[in-house]
Amino acid sequence: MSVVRVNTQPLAGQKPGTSGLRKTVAEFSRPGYLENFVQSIFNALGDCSGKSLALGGDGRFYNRQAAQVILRMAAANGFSRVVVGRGALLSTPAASCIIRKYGLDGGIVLSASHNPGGPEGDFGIKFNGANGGPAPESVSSAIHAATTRLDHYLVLDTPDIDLDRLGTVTLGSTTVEVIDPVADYADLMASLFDFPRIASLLGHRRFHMCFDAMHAITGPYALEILERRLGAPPGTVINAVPLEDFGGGHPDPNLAHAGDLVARMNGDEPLAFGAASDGDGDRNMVLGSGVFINPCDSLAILAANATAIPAYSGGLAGIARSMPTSRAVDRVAADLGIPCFETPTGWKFFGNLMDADRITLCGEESFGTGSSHVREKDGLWAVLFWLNLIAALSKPARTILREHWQRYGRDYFTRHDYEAVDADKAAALVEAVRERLPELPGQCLGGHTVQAADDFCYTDPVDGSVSAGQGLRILFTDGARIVYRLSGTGTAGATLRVYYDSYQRDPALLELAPQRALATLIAAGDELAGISRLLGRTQPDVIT
Ligand code: VG1
Ligand code: CO
Repeated sequence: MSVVRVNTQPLAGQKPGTSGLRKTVAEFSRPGYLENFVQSIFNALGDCSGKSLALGGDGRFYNRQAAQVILRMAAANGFSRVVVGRGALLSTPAASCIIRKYGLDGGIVLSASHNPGGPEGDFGIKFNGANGGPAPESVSSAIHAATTRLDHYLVLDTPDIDLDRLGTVTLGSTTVEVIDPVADYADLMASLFDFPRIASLLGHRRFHMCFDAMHAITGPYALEILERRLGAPPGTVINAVPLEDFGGGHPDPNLAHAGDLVARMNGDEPLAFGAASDGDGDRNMVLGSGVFINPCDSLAILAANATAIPAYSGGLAGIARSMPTSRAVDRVAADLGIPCFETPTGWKFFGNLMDADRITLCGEESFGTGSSHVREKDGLWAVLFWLNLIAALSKPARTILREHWQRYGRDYFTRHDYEAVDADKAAALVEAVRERLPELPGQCLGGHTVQAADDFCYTDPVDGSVSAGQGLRILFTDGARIVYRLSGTGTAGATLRVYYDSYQRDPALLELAPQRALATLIAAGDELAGISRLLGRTQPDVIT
């Protein structure tokens, strides 16, 4: 078993985006592509000898092969310990949990999250630090810089190890521990929530729920927690077996993609509660009977009722949301008298705030909600939070939602995605709006008067780091808002995301369909950016 030094040269485009490096499987499986990026992570870390790592992924195509390569490279680079989920599986929140619980120096998560999988799909790799959270921009930049000057990588000349058997294997001088990917995470959930109370809710003959794992990583986690530990009837978790191609579906929990769940909710025996998660288990969608709970509202509701949950009974230190997320949670924070932070898109921006105890809960409009129990967004955690809330308040989800709107008013929200558009055209569209920002205040667009317009720039209140160019914001005098930004997770062309939200207090106008409530704003957003004209698209590909 010897360390082999393989000469290589920099490969273009190995720049992490919103959440790690995401490319097509075809690109990732090019000779040296994965190896170059992994070596660049290790180089950015400096001397790896004696360091420890967590390793696992969402089980998509190429997960297993990549895990074996990474183990051989970790061993060659001197890591003393790698903790791997059995089958090379770990959900993103479970990886975060394991890094923190075992006191590891970091972790590598193999996932392209909500992007489709399979040989024709996408693959991805994310690096998380010792706090269990996604690498901050400074670390991602160091990794990218390392990719541009790489001339060799190190790999141990040794066969694959059996990752399906629990136990310890030695690889050179590295100890590889294959652990149950679910147990530690399930124990953490049991420590946060009132499991006996949730179990009695799930055992109630009139409460029926469904959790759609979408053939992605949360299947085994949801089976263990919902069906085994909490006693939900068998069959509560659907699409529970993780598949390398997610069954050909798009593992993104929203009304457009979680078709099986939506069908059950609207079936002959309507359910009281439905939920789904994404490829790597960090997103969540929650549905009450007859209602979709927008993630922005969900965050606000969890914050407003957090003290009903054992883990948060002492109150919240503060709250944060990503900039495009609606301001529903800001109203709750103001009411509770706690700080509310507005961060750029991407979970990496919440880490410092949580490490410094400035926030307890945080979330994004993109079906991401989480707390300081780990440093990633956490799909099943959000589902358990909702179940605990329904049990503690003895109210159905839809009543909790409606009462929230009545108390705080409603922030109508929608996101329109234009996918796989020509990258140059998308960049030109955004640039043209950016140039017009200074002249917009005072102008009237579709009946809404612009109050302010800017390109969002974030200064991290903990370490002072500055992240510029995080999305164009158009704020209106009536409280409405339009945000334009380009996705940093796609692999084909560009994806333009346009976010619309407006605030409504009139009790008679709280139950409109969001597309209707936001219609004038949507027309104004299209007109201002010239979306139909410049992109040739009359309709978004996905509306959430
Ligand atoms: C998207 C979402 C963002 C989220 C990111 C990673 O990024 O908008 O809110 O943090 O995905 O989520 P972008 O740059 O495409 O808008 V996950 O569950 O895909 O790791
Ligand atoms: Co995800």
